[in-house]
Amino acid sequence: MRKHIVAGNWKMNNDLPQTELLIADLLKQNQTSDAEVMIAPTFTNLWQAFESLRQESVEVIAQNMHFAENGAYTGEISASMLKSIGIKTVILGHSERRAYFNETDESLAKKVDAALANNMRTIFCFGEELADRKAENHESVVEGQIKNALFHLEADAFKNIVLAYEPVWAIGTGETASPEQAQDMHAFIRKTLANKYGNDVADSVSILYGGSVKPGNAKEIFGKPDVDGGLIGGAALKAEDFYAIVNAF
Ligand code: G2H
Repeated sequence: MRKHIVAGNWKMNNDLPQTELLIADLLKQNQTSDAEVMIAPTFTNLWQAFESLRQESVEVIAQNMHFAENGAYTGEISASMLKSIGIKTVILGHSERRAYFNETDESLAKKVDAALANNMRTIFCFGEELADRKAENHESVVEGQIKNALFHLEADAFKNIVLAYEPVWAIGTGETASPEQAQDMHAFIRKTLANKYGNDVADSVSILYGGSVKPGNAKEIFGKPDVDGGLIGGAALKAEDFYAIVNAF
């Protein structure tokens, strides 16, 4: 059985008092599903969030990190720094990082390597743009993103990789891929993995869907056989909405 995962990507939202308030609200919610629950606050609030949730079943994860261990990279944060405050999982390759911070498949491959070298789990994000989908290139774009950043890895590394398919045209736009579009792409991703690493690896990797997941559409999307959870942006900023999604399994 693959793990069900629901991860809240808070992006650049919530200062420290807001983070404390939202965590207090999250702790009032009831979980009725078997999903692993994660939240990714901004760097400045990671430690406080980690401390507040230390005894709870919500994992605090990072939104990004640099590939180097340390050095002259002003403004950056390394895997070992994250690890030193207890963070064990990092989101890499989010489309906003690719679009606004020039992240490429090549730099992401190095970040994935750095996370793995530090024994951290990666939620690796990728997805096509609207023009790719209109031109019916979405599968080849996604295949390229996965191959370029991940296919240098040994099969064993996939124990620490979660994939997150996020069609760029569905992020923060209110547009959602239909459950069928999500399923088709997730099945294609699994087939791409199976072709390279075999069915055992392909069947064991959790593939999350991200892009305007809400309480109203989560059940249908999560009901698809190759959708193992979600990476949630806007709807993760309200505790009730987030847990309605967590409990949609
Ligand atoms: C996609 C998603 C979270 P939203 O970026 O990663 O955001 O749910 O707001 O579309």
